[in-house]
Amino acid sequence: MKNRLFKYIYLQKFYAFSLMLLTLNLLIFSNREIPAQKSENPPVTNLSSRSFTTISAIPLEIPDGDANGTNFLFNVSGINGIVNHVEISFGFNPAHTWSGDIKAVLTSPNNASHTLVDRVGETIVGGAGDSSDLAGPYTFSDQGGDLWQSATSVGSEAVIPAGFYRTTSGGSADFTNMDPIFAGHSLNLNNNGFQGLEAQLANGTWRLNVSDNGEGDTGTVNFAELTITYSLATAANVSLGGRVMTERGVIRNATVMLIGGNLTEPLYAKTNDFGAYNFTELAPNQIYVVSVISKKYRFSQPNIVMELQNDVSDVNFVADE
Ligand SMILES: [Ca+2]
Ligand SMILES: [Ca+2]
Repeated sequence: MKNRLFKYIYLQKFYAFSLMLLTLNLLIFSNREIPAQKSENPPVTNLSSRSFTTISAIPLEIPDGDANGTNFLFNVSGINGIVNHVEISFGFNPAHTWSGDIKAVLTSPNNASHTLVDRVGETIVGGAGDSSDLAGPYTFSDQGGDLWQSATSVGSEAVIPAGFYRTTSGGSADFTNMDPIFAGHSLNLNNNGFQGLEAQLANGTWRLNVSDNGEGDTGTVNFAELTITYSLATAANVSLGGRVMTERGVIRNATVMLIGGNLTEPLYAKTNDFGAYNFTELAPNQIYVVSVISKKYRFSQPNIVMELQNDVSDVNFVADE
């Protein structure tokens, strides 16, 4: 009976303690953004983006009626994950006075290419295309508007509004899809796109070729920027550990609980014969709460809140004597 009562009290204490931790957790995380998606299985994928402005000299007038066009280069570095999504922006100032002249193609360091736009409004070969103007900047991405529709809805002396647009290929207003190329986890590098580009292939020289394919109207590119979004599949690689001890010695077999970061449930560890515990494979740059749970010992500081940036091995708990 006594034992049962003890268990009951202990459980009550445990629940109260859990509730306190939950409250602490909620207090800490109430101001943080909830990720839109959560992976069912570890490692949790974190997305990062890097933007690169062109290293080519701008402003630069695009040669009139020259299909070779002009290359705007980007020195891409620091991509340490798998390419997930690519966005490319460029603009004209002075504006190009005939959008139907312009073709733009993006090429990655391993020569995968994607046409962004190819002569808006030109539905038959040799046609003049749309007479509206281009200023921008225009960002080509899978989330965006209809460039052909925008071109035909503004007048021949008017500028197509800046913003996000879908990509199209020559002769048609039909959208081409970058997402089936970019999304997913394939490491197949033979597809004609950027999907699953390995870091060493994403890092290097990308080029945006802009060509003017009809004589008479001209424009000057004054802005070009490439944004690469990539997943940090190997980000969960930081460890957190320490010891549980008294003033005089170590505490074996104590339970240490870890919550926070991108953990979906608490992690538990037991201290070893040296009083040491360790959690591995944690996502860095996140806030964690480490707690010691012991029936026998009392701790004046049983919870430690910290932002974990690198491996840490001295998160220690010292019991009151
Ligand atoms: Ca015009
Ligand atoms: Ca022209």
